[in-house]
Order: sequence, then C-alpha cells, then structure tokens
Amino acid sequence: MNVGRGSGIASRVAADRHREDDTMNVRIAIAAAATVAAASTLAAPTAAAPDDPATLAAPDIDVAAVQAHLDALQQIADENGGNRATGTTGYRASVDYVTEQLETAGYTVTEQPFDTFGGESYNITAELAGADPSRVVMLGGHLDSVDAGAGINDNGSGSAGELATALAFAEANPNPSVTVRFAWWGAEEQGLLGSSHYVDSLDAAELDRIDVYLNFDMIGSPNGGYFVYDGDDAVEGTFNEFLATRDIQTAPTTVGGRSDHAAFEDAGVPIGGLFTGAEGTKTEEEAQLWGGTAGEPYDPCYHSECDTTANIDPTMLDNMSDAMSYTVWSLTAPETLDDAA
Ligand code: DPN
Ligand code: ZN
Repeated sequence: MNVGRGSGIASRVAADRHREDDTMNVRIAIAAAATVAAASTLAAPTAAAPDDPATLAAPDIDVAAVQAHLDALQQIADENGGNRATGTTGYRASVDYVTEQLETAGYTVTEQPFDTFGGESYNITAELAGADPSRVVMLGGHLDSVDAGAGINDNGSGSAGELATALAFAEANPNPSVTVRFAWWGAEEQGLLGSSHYVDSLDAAELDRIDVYLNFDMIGSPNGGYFVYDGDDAVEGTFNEFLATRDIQTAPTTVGGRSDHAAFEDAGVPIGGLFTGAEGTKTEEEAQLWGGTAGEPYDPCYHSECDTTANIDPTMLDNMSDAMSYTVWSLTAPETLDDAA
C-alpha cells in the first residue's frame, strides 16, 4: 500500500522521527504532563492541556504493563471455571477489571447492556473528550472469550493493549484536540453482537462524528504475522510507517466480517486494525519475513483451552501495542486534523 507521503499523518510520522535527538526533552515534557494530569480530572475537558500535544511523542506502551493485564485476565478465567465467555462470571469479572483500571486513571466508564441469545451482555466505553466535539477517533476490541478457554490471545491481547494505551493516553495528554474513545465489546464470539448493537444504537449525527474506527483482535499470536487491515489507506500507512521504524515489514489482510470493525465499515465509517493471525497457516515466505514456523498455524491454540498467557509472543505484542498507540496518537495530532479538514 502506498503510504502517501504528502498526507498529514505521514508528515507527522516524519516530524516525530526528526525529533529523535530531542528524546530527553520529550521525556521531560511527558513527565511534566503526567504530573499535571495526575492532579487534574478527566471530567474537565476544557482545562488547558499542560503542553502543546504536538511537542509530545506518542506513548511507548510498556509490554510488561500489557502482560500484567493479561495475567489478570488469566487469573479471572482460572477463578471462574476456565473461561471469560459472554454470560459467565468470567466475562463479568473481565468487565469489572477493565472498568476499575480505567476509573483509577480518571475515566468515566459507560456500560452498555444488550441482549444476546437468551441472555444479556455488556460493552464498555470510555473516552478522553476532545476540544473539538465534532470529531472522534475510536478504537476497540472484544473482551469476551470463547467458552473453551481463557482467551488470552483471542482477545485478551487486543483488550490489554488497548487498556494500556488508554491508561498511557490519560497520563500523556488527557485533553486531546479530538475525542479519543475506547471500547471493549461483549459477545463478539457469538456473532459480533456487542459492536453491532453499539453501531445500531448511534443516531446519524453520532455516527457522523466518528472519523475512524480501529480494531484490535488477536495481536500477540505465538507463531504470528504482522498483518494490517486492508482498510483506510492513511491509517494503514501510519501503522506501516511505525512498524518500518522497527524494520518490520507488514502484510495487508482482509478480515472481512470476522471481527468488530464490520459494523462500523457497514455503516460507512473508515476502518483499520491490526491482526497477528488465527487458525491460518504461516507460509514459507512469511516465516522468512517474520520468523516462526512455516506450515503451522499462526495461533495453534485458537479457540482452545491452551489459549493462556503462554500462548503469546511478547515481542509481537509489544510492537503491535506500540503501533496501536502511535497510530491513534498520530490520528489525533493537530496537524493531521488540519490537513484532513
Ligand atoms: N475473534 C476471532 C474470530 O472472530 O474468530 C479472531 C479473528 C479476528 C479472526 C479477525 C479473523 C480475523
Ligand atoms: Zn475468536
């Protein structure tokens, strides 16, 4: 995919690179912002940002933080009959865990109930309100597992990466120029029920506010690949440019209707996302490119009991979590929005 060097997103990527020798100053600025952020509350979106966001680098997501969230989800499964499927106490405990983490960081969490086949489930959303209320950059991933196991790669990985990103953004820039909205979906495994319900619940004006939706479903596959959704070109280009800074070549993937971006795409919202592979088999070429074992599934524990914290490639999880943070940050940067307007 052509990266579109003239676009606002691409120029932001370039600008960030040039800032590399200013890393120390950026770190100091982030530390200062974090101190101010800790003292303020997210409920006051009109408060002045402590620093011009354009001077701040995208938060680097600590993979240890992501893994700590995965450990918590594993423990929840262990204490609730081995899974975190919709309608179970394990799902409820997963919702409570993410909610508590977000609330501790100052977010207000909205729980949206919806009917499943013979039961009820919930989505949760939380946001950093933007100075410009007319624009929302949204991201999400499903928080439910199948009933066969703990669902740590599918989709503890996307859920935990997103949670670490939400917590890092609340520290780094609690008053962004546009709204950053985070979602954790219920009942994906029963047919994308939570995300479909959410999109159906929006009126035309609310839907129109969403500039882009990014989906993260399975981002730590143990024999994985660096797949970027074949979606919006500018989003794809930003993911690719970030991963290229780590000498990682990506491949486009068409995930079709297999995850929670589908309802947004059907409603006309530009979409993107990251994926490291499920039951599909790694090719020779991919093994050359990314390592791992050709002829074996990207995730040999897909929808199985062995989808535990052992079923994660930490390097892949780290790179994909950072790519998530970088891309969402870039999409909400003032110069990107000026160019897009
Ligand atoms: N959530 C999984 C599924 O729906 O089966 C994983 C998946 C995501 C598979 C995206 C393919 C594409
Ligand atoms: Zn699944």
